[in-house]
Amino acid sequence: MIWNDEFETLPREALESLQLKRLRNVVDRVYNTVPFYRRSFDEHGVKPDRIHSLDDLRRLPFTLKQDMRDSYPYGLFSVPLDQIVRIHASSGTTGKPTVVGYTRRDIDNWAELMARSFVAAGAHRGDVIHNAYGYGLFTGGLGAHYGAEKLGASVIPMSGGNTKKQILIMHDFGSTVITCTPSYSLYLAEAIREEGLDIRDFKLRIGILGAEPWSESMRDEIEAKLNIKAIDIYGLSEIMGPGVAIECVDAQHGLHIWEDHFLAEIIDPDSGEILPPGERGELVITTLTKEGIPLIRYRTRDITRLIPEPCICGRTHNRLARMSGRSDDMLIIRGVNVFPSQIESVLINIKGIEPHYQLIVDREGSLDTLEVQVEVNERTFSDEVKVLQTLTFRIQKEIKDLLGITCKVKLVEPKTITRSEGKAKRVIDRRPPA
Ligand code: DLL
Repeated sequence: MIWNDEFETLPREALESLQLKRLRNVVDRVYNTVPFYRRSFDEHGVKPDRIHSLDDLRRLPFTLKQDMRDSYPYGLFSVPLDQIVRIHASSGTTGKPTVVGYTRRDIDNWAELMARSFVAAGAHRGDVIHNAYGYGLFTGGLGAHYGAEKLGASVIPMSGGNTKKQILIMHDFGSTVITCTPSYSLYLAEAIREEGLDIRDFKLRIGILGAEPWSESMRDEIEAKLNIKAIDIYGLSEIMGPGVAIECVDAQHGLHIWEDHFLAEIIDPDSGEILPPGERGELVITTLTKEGIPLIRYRTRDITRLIPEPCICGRTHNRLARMSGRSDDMLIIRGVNVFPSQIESVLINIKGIEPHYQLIVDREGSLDTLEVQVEVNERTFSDEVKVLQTLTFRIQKEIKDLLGITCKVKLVEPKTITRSEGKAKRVIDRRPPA
């Protein structure tokens, strides 16, 4: 099923000509309405009328998260505040949040793209969508909510937290679709089991999971434990919120990025050079239709690659591979680049442990240290010390084989690693700043 046949299956040529028209329009608009862009284009010696082809996009400078911080709160808005009907913000690790504003048309487009996303994931009218993304400044809750209503499904605005009540409602209201972070979906599965309930007594069919990196093995685990199809959804508040890209249920391989609204490039995060199709690098997005806060060549810091081959589902919009993490999440441990998701993929394939883990990075003298704390399950926990030791060595060896670094592994008791209702916190970096 496809929500918007006309746009989702546009032949590439027509799609690209629509993109070019919209690109020229947005570049012109920001140049004339946002002083930051006028200054930055002028500094790069490029005027909006230099954009004759999609390829000319590379002439324009990047926009960074720092640029948004520098223009806090409304400096990058392209319309006066009286045209902004909604404000969201994402909390960064460094002080002030990043603020985004939506015009009425932005909200409509967002709902449209979320409705497309729901349908791509296999949801339809008649579904009961249990929305456990947080409502508030975070874009997850309201973004999914408006899309679910646009689709015509029955949406339950749960928001995050209060896991017992989530389970009661999910069971009694017959929720068929759950929207939340992948880590929270596993927490829910665990809590359902603990309540002595059987997942087969629930009507859940689909999980639309995102807002944090996860792995293919974690998908298998979620699908088995919740008896659902687990679909990866991507987005970021700077660009819109959830629904920038999503997997289709047909292929469950790669996330279609809605290219009539977003232009995607993949660059080398160090040099800023555009990479050939298929190579892994940093995702850069230009918004083509946004009015409130259009962004030109926004560096997302997310690492992925384009999958240019056509998809079996019939959608013509390119796919992005599952995000392997953020370039700023990448840990450099004794010179080796490590993404938490790589460690996750090792852990999740080992029997006897749970997919709840935390990485503690520290420094002893001049040497970086990595400790992997991972929960064992109840059965393993009651095993002999010898068994636990063997398990520790095995994890250590597999991480060493994959990444080439030696780490300390600490098996911890079941339920000791803090569960998150939103994004999981996987890394604690205690190293002093360089
Ligand atoms: O997390 C929006 C969202 C809500 C997406 C609900 C999906 C579902 P922010 O809080 O601004 O917005 O965080 C955006 O989260 O740059 C990625 O690093 C990460 N992220 C989001 N989705 C995925 C995903 C929302 N599917 C940041 N896989 C992004 C990996 C993801 N990382």
